[in-house]
Amino acid sequence: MVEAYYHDDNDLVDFREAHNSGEPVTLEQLGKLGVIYKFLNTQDKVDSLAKERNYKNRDTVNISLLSFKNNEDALLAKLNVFYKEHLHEDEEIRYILDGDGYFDIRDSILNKWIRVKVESGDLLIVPAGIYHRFTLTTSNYIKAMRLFQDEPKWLAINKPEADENATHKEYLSSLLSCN
Ligand code: KMT
Ligand code: NI
Repeated sequence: MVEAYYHDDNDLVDFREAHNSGEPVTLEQLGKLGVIYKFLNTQDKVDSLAKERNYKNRDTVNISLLSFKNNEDALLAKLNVFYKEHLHEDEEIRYILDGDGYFDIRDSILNKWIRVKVESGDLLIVPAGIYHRFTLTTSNYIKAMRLFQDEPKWLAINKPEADENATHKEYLSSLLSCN
């Protein structure tokens, strides 16, 4: 079962550590923020979901020390980019093939980080305009499929500029209308 909890916000500790505040978060709470979690144990199931939601593109990323030719600084530089609070203008799916990682999802109602630990078979549908960030765990390895509705777009819009982003504002108003 996927693990989700509020982040302890202790920035003195490496972000790849668990940072578990001890306060769990349910899938229902994630759902209220527009984040859908599924466990899909076959690629076929992922393909059907992609078809249902009209996703036309995908790629696979491998993030590990090895993928950075054992250059720890290069890996860390990449992780620092992923760990910046950002959003994307399209809904995007992440499907974990191997290894593990943490997706931190901004709970914009309570203004807190929710940490979701993802492993092989976990799938997250991340709505357009939601603030999030990503890191590896201390295992330093993940293989994930990124699914895009249209062209593979990997553009991240960082906070604080993204506060003014139209997609972000739409996302926030969608939260208000269903809570
Ligand atoms: C994101 O949106 O920040 C990511 O998806 C990070 C890398 S995918 C495992
Ligand atoms: Ni992102």
